[in-house]
Amino acid sequence: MQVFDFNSAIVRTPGKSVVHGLRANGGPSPVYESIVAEQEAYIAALCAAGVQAIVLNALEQFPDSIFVEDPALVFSQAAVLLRPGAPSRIAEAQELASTLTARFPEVLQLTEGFADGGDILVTPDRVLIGLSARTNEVGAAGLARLLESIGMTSKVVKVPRGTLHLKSDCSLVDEETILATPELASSGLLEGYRTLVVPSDERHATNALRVNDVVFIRAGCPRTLELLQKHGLNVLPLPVSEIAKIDAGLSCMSLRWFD
Ligand code: CIR
Repeated sequence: MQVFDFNSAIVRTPGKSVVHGLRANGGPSPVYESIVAEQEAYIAALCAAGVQAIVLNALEQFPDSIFVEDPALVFSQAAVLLRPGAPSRIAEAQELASTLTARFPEVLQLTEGFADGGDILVTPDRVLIGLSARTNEVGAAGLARLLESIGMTSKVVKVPRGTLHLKSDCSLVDEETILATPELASSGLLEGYRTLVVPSDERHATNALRVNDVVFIRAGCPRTLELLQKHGLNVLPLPVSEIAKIDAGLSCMSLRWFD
């Protein structure tokens, strides 16, 4: 079993309020219908890759709740309810509680500090937990203890300043290879992994998503596509330009596990 072997996923329908989703640097609002279309393409790609998607209802009171990756973390043996670091998102975790309790043998709960799922990169031998504006030291340490209790090793790393989440700048594309921005690749933080470095003008392509034998990448990044194909990977470009307006990418739209 590899860490990107999945047969199940949770996604959430966007509410109309998604157009008010958080964005760090301002900019135009996304168009609701276009976000719906991007999510439909994403769910179709998950299904084509062999994953059954559980689609949860929209939550209008939480504009960013389509990004289910941030309030929880899931593995085959257990799920963890996190504490997202944005005040408008912290209560999203409770909204997932009953769904996770119904599907996982054990549901753990982070009770202190803050941690966003976007800051957590699961690799074969350890879980990297990024410290960012959303994940603090207390949250990271609490999460590391919870992971230890289910037999997982973790390592806390510092996300470069100005980066929303660890996974905004990197993603695991095979058992030992991480696709990363030039800054992250040269930071020393990914020591022990092979890195594939995206060209600076395609840095937004780093939030890729490996699902079974396919790697989803952001459409419109031809050099990253070529880089991954040359590495022998089967790559599927997907449109994410609308969700990108609210700082989101491919990993954040689902929680994935092998049931
Ligand atoms: C936020 O700022 O929380 C959302 N607008 C975007 C979350 C993206 N999440 C992720 O990459 N894991």
